[in-house]
Amino acid sequence: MHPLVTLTPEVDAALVDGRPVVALESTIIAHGMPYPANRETAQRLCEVVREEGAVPAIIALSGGRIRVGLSDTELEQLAQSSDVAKVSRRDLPAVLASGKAGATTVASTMLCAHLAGIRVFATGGIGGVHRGAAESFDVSADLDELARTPVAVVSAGAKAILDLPKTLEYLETRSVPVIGYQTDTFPAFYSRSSHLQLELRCDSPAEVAALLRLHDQLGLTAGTLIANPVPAHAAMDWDDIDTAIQRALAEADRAGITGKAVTPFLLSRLVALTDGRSLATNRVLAQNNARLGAQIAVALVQRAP
Ligand code: PSU
Ligand code: MN
Repeated sequence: MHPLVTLTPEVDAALVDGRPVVALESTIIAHGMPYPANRETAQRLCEVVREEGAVPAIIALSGGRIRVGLSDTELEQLAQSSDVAKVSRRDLPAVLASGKAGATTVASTMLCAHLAGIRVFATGGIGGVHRGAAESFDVSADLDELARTPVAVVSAGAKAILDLPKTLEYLETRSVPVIGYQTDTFPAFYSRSSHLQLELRCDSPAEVAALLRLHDQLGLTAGTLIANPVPAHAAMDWDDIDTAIQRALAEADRAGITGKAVTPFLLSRLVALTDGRSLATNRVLAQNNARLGAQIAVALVQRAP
């Protein structure tokens, strides 16, 4: 194992035995949801992964180590503390050096999962090209990570706080396959479709696993984005969420929020502006992604037909 990685015994045993493991990120816990919904959600994601026969591995930093798998006490600390750094790829050395607690984004979770030998990662939504990026140059490091780290990421598409067409263009430029799971269009996180067409569609975990195997056989080094729409019963009305997004973006602009603070600011304002409805949707879609991630991880370890 990589010298900076500490595994829980459960994750260690699963990796040694070649059993399915699903990585989960921690920025969604520390900076994406309020307490205690964040801890409850993380616990539920772990349960869902286990129900499908895989082992969950929440990734975070503490004590100068990359932790792959967290104890209940460690999860509780991460969920409660207001002093957890948001760690993307470039922040890893500094936060490890400080010995402080760090929550990993999609980008750094992918990298750490790869270091640990985990092929599948489930999250809520990825970062992307922000609206107004032509002026602000705000493009999430998640997209570059998808371009260079061979981990499959299951997400409910991307939030409409982003510029979804530009996000898809960027993924095409960087040769990242985007698979619509049981859909022909890119999902828009809170709603099932953005009406942006995708070229790739899979209808079962086995189909996704077959594509991932070929990706590896070809020596392709990019990640893969699996876009899994929010379940219909939990989807939000587009106009409701769009109004809240417009307001949150205007507030961020007025408050002069920039850099890594932008996404956490927008996420917390959306929860408040929708009276918590966006949080309820977020929890359902994250569970739905954890389930699919586990099913794909299980299909990957089954012998290819
Ligand atoms: N989008 C969401 N929920 C999230 C995030 C993004 O819908 O929790 C988090 C993820 O951890 C993602 C990060 O990797 O925000 C992206 O931050 P930035 O835009 O600063 O790259
Ligand atoms: Mn950014």
